[in-house]
Amino acid sequence: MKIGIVLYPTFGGSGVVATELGKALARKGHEIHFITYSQPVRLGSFRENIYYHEVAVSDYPLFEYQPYETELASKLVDVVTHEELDLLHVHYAIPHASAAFMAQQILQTKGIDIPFITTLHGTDITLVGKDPSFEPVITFCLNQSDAVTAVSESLKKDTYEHFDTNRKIHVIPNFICLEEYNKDFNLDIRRRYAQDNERIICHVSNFRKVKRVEDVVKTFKKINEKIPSRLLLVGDGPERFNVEKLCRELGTCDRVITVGKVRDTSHVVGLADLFLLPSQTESFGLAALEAMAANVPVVSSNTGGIPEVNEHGFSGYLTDVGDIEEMARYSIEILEDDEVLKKFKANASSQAAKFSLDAVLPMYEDLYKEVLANH
Ligand code: GMT
Repeated sequence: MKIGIVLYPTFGGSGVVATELGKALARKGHEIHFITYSQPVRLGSFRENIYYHEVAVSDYPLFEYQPYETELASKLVDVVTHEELDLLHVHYAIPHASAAFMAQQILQTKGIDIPFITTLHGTDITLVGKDPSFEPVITFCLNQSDAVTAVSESLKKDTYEHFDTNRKIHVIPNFICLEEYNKDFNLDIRRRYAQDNERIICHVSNFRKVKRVEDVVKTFKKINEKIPSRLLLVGDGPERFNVEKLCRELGTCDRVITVGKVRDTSHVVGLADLFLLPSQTESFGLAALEAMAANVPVVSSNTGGIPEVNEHGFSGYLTDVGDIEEMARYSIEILEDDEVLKKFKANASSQAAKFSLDAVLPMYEDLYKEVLANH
């Protein structure tokens, strides 16, 4: 199949999933055309069957806000027409689904009929989507998409709750390329961050408010009072300043390592003994899955789709949002005994295997075939 994938090219989970999906489809012989405004971070070097079409964003001074959606729709019309694509798969509803709908309508006037599939990732529905100013467009696009997928049962439920739609939503969970994990764990590198008698706690996110990174720091302080530990913070975003300020206030700076943005987190997360994900809401929690794939157990909040990923008492533990005492207690339970930690690490790895690329990729391929057959 010739598939156009529309995505956000940044470090966010939706962009990572869309890029990895395209790369996997290309390896299976499909022709993949990524369409977005800059090169997707996980795309890397030249690969067979993969093409990248950059949407040029104008800087015409008349526009205080550049009309990205219009430029994307125009690009889609161009790529679909000249590359003769079979279908479009857009990741994240805003504004990708509405741009795809507009392109579909324009193409119909030229005698080209192309279906589009919308994958909902989370904040497009739970945060941004709930903003009433977006609601009519998202509802319309959900209803007009040839198929809609959501990354968890929880997100599917949220979509039905917040939008006026009863259309079918296919749940296709996020996935992980297991081979990319644990291939180069290096004790020498670990020793640069922690001594052998110390545990490493890790958190990876975009440091937005919804991630509650301050809870990570507070939980870490409690863990470190019992078990000598280091905290590896990976990522960057609006809350970084407050997080660093909190570290100074709590006197934990000398034990906290702030790495910043990392292109390929699999290398750094694998150094850890425990991953913390205390998010306010999370449709899936790809970061938790990536940690588990690197044999790292997860202590997380029990919100949104996280319980579908992190199994309480098996791959880690779940707590109520903001319950720092409980998060610290469970973390200490996992970390204080070598044998317990070993068991949780093994469980985390087998939990991640349930979301392997091999298990999930056929679900997308089957959906593509179904959509093309019914279109
Ligand atoms: O975490 C974010 O806020 C970024 C967002 C994105 O667009 O990448 O993440 C969402 O999609 C990911 C991939 O499906 C999910 O793993 C995240 O849980 C989801 N984030 C939220 O729901 C807050």
